[in-house]
Amino acid sequence: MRVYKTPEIRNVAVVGHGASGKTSLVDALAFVAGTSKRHGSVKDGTALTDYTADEIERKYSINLAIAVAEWMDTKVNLIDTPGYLDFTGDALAGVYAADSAVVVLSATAGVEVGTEKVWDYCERRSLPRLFFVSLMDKEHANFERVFTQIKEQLTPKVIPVEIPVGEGLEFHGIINLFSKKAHLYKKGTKAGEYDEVDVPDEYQDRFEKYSQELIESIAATDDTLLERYLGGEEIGRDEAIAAMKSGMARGELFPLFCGAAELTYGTRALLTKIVELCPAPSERPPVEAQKWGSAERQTLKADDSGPLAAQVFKTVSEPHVGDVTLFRIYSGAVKNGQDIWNAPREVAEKLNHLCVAIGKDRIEVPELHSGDIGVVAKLRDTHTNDTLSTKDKGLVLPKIPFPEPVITVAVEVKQRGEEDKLSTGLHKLHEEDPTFHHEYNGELAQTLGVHAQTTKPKVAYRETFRGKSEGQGKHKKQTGGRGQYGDCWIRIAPLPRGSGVQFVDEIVGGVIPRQYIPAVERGVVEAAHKGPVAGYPVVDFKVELYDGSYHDVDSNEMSFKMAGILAFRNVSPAARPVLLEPIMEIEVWTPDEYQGAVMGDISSRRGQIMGTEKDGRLTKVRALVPEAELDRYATTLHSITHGRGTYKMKFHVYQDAPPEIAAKITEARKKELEETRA
Ligand SMILES: Nc1nc2c(ncn2[C@@H]2O[C@H](COP(=O)(O)OP(=O)(O)OP(=O)(O)O)[C@@H](O)[C@H]2O)c(=O)[nH]1
Ligand SMILES: [Mg+2]
Repeated sequence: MRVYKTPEIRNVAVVGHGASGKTSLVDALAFVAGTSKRHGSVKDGTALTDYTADEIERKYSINLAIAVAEWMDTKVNLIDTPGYLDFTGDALAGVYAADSAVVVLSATAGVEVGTEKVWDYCERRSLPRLFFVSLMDKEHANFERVFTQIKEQLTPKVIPVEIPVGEGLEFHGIINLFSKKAHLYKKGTKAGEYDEVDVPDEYQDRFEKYSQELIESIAATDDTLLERYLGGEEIGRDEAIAAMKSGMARGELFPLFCGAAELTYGTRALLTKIVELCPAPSERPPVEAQKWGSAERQTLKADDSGPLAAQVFKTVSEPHVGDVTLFRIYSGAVKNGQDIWNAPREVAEKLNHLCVAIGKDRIEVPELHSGDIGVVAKLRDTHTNDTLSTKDKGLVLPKIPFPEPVITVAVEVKQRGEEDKLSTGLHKLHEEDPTFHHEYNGELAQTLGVHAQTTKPKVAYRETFRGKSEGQGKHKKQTGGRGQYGDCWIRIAPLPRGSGVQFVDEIVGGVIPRQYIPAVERGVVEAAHKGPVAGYPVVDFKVELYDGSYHDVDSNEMSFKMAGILAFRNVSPAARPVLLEPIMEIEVWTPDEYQGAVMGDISSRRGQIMGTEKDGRLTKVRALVPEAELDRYATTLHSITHGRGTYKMKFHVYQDAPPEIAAKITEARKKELEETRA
């Protein structure tokens, strides 16, 4: 494969709902272009971009993967993304690595949950987009219906550039509104070959109607064009294409195409339009990079002469190879074997065997120009979302905002000694899917992550004081040899939320010698890890050490620490201790029709609605909900919104748990502590 320069590159994300035909389309485009020598299929497990063992077995995409179609002296990098919502992180990564997107819809199913989701991703990046209605040959295919759904549910700015000849089993051609010709396909077409004929008589009316709509929408995006059009002037094809391209760049037009990818129908026209209408990397707005460790910012364009900045948008773990890194160059160019630098991780890397990816194959190239997508194996310490640059520049690009995980569960090994295996497995999962996080929570002694062998995650409760109290802690042991003696008096008082623990030394007259005071503090702080209500850490209180006594021979640090512990245990139950529960702030996006159900469900979880607002086509509900009530919220939300709702949450505040809840938790905690002791 030859090396392509920046203006000859198109980076196109292929996105859509599951089973809309993305992978089949990508394979067909690469094959029809001649870049791929074999027409693969999802059904046979031979599609270019569904190559992992899991994908071949399940017949759907799990990982983002790349294929290339070389067409009209242009290299089209096709980023195939998975449609299933479980793998949505890869769809997002694909959208972030691309300069434009082909939104694929099934001619029978139309706009689906996944279509709305990827549409929102594209909106965030303001990507120019084309629609492709595939599976036109399937029974019950209905082009009009899909067009109407797009108009009503995604954007009123959609405009057909092609209309089908026949539908479902009758589908055998496509009328192009620009060329004013019909392309008729014969059964057994291998690589999208067609006969070009005049628009059939019976399609003349529809053709007229759609052509007029097309030219009017194009003219409407440009004042001078509109004036000329209204003045009766003919607008030529090239001019119309150029106007459409700039309309797409401004998000004012979204052309609609159709075909049947598996039969290769409609693929040639789509390739041509991708080249003509989608932007080269240099035609996209510049990005802002930051110099690592400083506030200095730099605006970067896809230009070979700029400083190198490339973003890792996907890491695949391959058997026998290890980690394979996919990166997109935003500025500068790279050469095979070049030394590079990963600034935040402070690690030097080398681009050994610089390649372009075509499905599972990697083709070594001497260099890659600005804006291109490359792949390299065996980097030392580079991960998804890292920026590759050079040591003198040390640039960092803005990160891809991978969605927060929606489900948290605890993972435990079945057999002791398997902790290492678990940890390796969890690490690999994160590397491949950055939306998967895991952490060991020391306080709860549980690993939080996602796995089948799971238990319910515990909630990190806290305790605090509502009142004041004071008293003594005395540790005294005098049996044989040298004794132990520590004695202190403390006062406990509440502090506002977020203050932490404050220790105030008010000892006068040396009743406790200086050197023992820190030991008292350590004792108090240690004891406060297990509060008087249910053994949870106590927060936001003040301890004043105001009196005590010591023994010339028997006093030591250990004894005063013990005195501190005893003092806290004695005094804390009288300071009106209460249980605090974590309250999460959650934001839920739901279609209007489920808003009532979503809010009702939040209320039943002791939630407090903070407000609702329109956010695009969805309604955003903001609420505060106790974490304890949010277990498996993702599953419930999924079912009450029929899969169309999403949410994110973050910790908000600790709040007094209502008495009946506190009683339940205290009871449960007591049992648990007894069990661990037993
Ligand atoms: N009849 C017909 N079937 C098609 C066509 N394109 C794809 N299919 C079939 O539709 C199913 C889904 O196709 P895929 O290409 O895997 O769809 P996808 O969008 O990549 O699906 P995910 O990877 O799950 O998101 C497969 O069984 C294909 O064989 C087509 O043009 N016509
Ligand atoms: Mg797929």
